[in-house]
Amino acid sequence: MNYTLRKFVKTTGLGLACLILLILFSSCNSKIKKPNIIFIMSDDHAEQAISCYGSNLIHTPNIDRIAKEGILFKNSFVTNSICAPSRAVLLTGKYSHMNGLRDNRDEFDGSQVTFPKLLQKAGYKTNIIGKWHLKTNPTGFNDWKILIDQGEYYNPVFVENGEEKQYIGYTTDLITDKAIEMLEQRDKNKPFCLLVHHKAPHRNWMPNAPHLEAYNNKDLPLPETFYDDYSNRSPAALTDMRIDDMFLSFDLKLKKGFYKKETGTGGNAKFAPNAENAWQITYERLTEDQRKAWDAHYNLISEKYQKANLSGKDLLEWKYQRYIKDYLCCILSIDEGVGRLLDYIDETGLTENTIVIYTSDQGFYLGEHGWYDKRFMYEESLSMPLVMRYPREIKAGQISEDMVLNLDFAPTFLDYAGVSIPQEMQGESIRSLTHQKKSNDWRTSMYYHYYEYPHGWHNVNRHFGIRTQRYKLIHFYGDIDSWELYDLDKDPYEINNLYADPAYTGIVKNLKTELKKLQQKYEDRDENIQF
Ligand SMILES: [Ca+2]
Repeated sequence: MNYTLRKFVKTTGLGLACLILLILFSSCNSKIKKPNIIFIMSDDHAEQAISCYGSNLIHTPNIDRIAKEGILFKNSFVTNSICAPSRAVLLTGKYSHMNGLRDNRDEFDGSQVTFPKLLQKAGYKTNIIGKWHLKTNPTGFNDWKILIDQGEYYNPVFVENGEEKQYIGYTTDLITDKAIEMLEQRDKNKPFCLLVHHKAPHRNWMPNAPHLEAYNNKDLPLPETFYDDYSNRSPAALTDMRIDDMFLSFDLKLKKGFYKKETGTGGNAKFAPNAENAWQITYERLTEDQRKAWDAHYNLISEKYQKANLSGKDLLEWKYQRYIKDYLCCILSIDEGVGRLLDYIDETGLTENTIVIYTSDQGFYLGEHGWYDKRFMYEESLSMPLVMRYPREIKAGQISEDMVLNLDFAPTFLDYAGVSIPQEMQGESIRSLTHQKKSNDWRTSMYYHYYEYPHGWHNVNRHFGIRTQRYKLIHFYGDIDSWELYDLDKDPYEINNLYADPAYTGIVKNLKTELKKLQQKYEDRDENIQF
């Protein structure tokens, strides 16, 4: 016992000293046990546009850094590939049919049990900044600053704990600024959970002025399935989300007068007649300086388009280049924002005890099957990027092939915070998967269910299905009754529907049995999905 401690014991008495030391020890210990959480989620950011996922389109050094210093999940999936439902699953750890938010029409029931509420009870300060998109006001957050609905790319209005306030600037940058502000103002005696939800790179892909020229001198490669003819896949053929049908105005940002007439269908018959107007209103929201930068870039594009007089394949491939370049330029700002947050964490000594996650609410089509958007259970939109860093516990440079779901976020955060996971949450904590101890009882299949049809956008039929490490079985239902089977080992791009192939009868049978088990397990008892 050193002198100070001896003196302390002598003056306070042995019993009392032990008690004080015990309290001090347990309070330090509880600080160690409760890590901070920074959860960065973008909107519609596909794995194909992240370099640590092998992108041949873009370099994202800051997102890559999280993977390099932590873990990358190769098989991370969403349970219902669309914005609001994915967010409701994130908060509740429950499938759409259990949390009540099946598609973008529905409102989130904020009286439910969510992980931010449980973290709050456990002493966390919980904050959210950015896109919310759940219609009802956030519950379970100490501080919330959210965009209205989808939000704007420039000069957004935030609802800040109930009060609307407009800011001038680029939304992705403003969200990062505000996230850092929230960290600056944090209660240093409490652990925090900060959700940073970007609006980008959601349609209609408006980059920040300094990035507009980033792909000027470079064309991007067409994806393998760009000219998919959808043979033996009728739901794919029926959808309205082809790049060929994008709006020249709203999506591709051509100036009025430089094209003959708007030819796009854009995925929504009600919106189509208003596309030019919608684009005009968006453009007019820009400040004079912002417009100057935009005009310098897009006027030239419009002039070139007019001169080129493109048609057929040439026009389609021109549309692809226009789309993908704007999409990628939006991601440059997100990646910068991730870098700024990582730097802030490092500079303020938070690195060791802070879990940092980067993900997206779902995947997206970057020209695969000729498409943009999401919704389908096919790989590009089913996959959600997931990289995670937590130096105290996660060894750097790991890659996991285990199947993880957005259903798992809530239980995972509770697990890290030492909070017991409520029975009603249907996901599993992925914490054990980060220890390189492959869990033998981890899921070997995942369940998917998409609902937004016939209302909403893009005309994608309702469907549910199962994915294992090798196979995927999908059933489209409603006004269609169609099954699809893919062997992902042999056909990673899912263009060869094997459902009717007699060689796969046994596999279909087994997958159907497993699918029924999953529907039972997750209590999906919709009468329309019986088979
Ligand atoms: Ca989304």
